[in-house]
Amino acid sequence: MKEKLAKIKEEALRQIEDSDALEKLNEVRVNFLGKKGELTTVLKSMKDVAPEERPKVGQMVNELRDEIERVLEQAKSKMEEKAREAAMKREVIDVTLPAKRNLVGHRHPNRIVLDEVERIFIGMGYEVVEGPEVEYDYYNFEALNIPADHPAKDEQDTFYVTNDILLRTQTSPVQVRTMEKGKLPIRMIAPGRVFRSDEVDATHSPSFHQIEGMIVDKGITFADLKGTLAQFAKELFGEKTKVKFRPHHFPFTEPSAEVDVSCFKCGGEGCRFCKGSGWIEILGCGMVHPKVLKMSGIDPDVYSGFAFGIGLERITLLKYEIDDMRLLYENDIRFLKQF
Ligand code: 2U9
Repeated sequence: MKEKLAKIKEEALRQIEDSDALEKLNEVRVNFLGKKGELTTVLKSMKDVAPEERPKVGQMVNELRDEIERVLEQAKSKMEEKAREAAMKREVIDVTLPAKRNLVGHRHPNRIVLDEVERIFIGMGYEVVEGPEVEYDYYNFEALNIPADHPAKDEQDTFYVTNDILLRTQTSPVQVRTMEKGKLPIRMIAPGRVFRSDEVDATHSPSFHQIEGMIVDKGITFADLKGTLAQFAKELFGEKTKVKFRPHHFPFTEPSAEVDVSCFKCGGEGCRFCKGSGWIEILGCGMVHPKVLKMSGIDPDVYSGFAFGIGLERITLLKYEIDDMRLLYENDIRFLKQF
């Protein structure tokens, strides 16, 4: 029996030594100490041992069981330690590496100005409304009292998709669609992208942005238009800003005007920025033409309104003293991160 136990011990220790994974160690445990394991089998065969020998043999079996347990445990700890060391090597962190810079995004200068313009008009009770960039000729021209032979309708100025579908040249169709819905009064601004078949240069692009505004209610007069735009100019360019209305002509408004603001660089004295005049043109406006109201189902004898149009890029260039519109479209991060 003693020899048998010595053999079992030798075999168990060899198998433990040869194990290179935790699963293998587990197999060894089952093989020797499990229910059907070799040592258990020995214990079961105690009945064949002489009664006086049994306590001694029993003790030897128990001692061997303890020893195999101990060596198994040791091997397991060693393996776990090795695995930990390998993981530490894999996951090494070099604390001397320079930190990665967190890149922070920037609002595009056009977006900054549009946010500000929207804030001002929302503060005066206006709603921001958007509409399609691909439009019917009717909404872009006809409903705005722009006749079929108007120069703006020339293919050289407008991108046509079909005979009666085009890329909108202004955001005015959004106002027409709003009027057609028939809910009055209307107090809205319509910001968005517009398209004109222009050559690219420092002040032109085939795609740019407008912010148009319109109010339609009973008893709206030119005085409301002047007061609203004067307040707008003060909020956008500073409290001291003055406005000047110059007569102009648009097919969709009557009377019409262009609006200048006193130069916010020199305060109106005259400088390089305002080309010595003291004034800077910022928008066009007028009272909505009665024909335009009528075509969209609004009675011009009961209702009146004013409208205005602002070129967003023009305001952005002025506000940030940028001398070339192309910079606004190139999205060069070195340019954008200055805002
Ligand atoms: C409706 C009725 C009237 C919109 C208006 C202007 C004057 C104007 C220009 C500004 C710079 C275009 O981008 S720009 O070149 N726009 O001067 N726009 S009044 O009038 C409307 C619009 C819709 C139904």
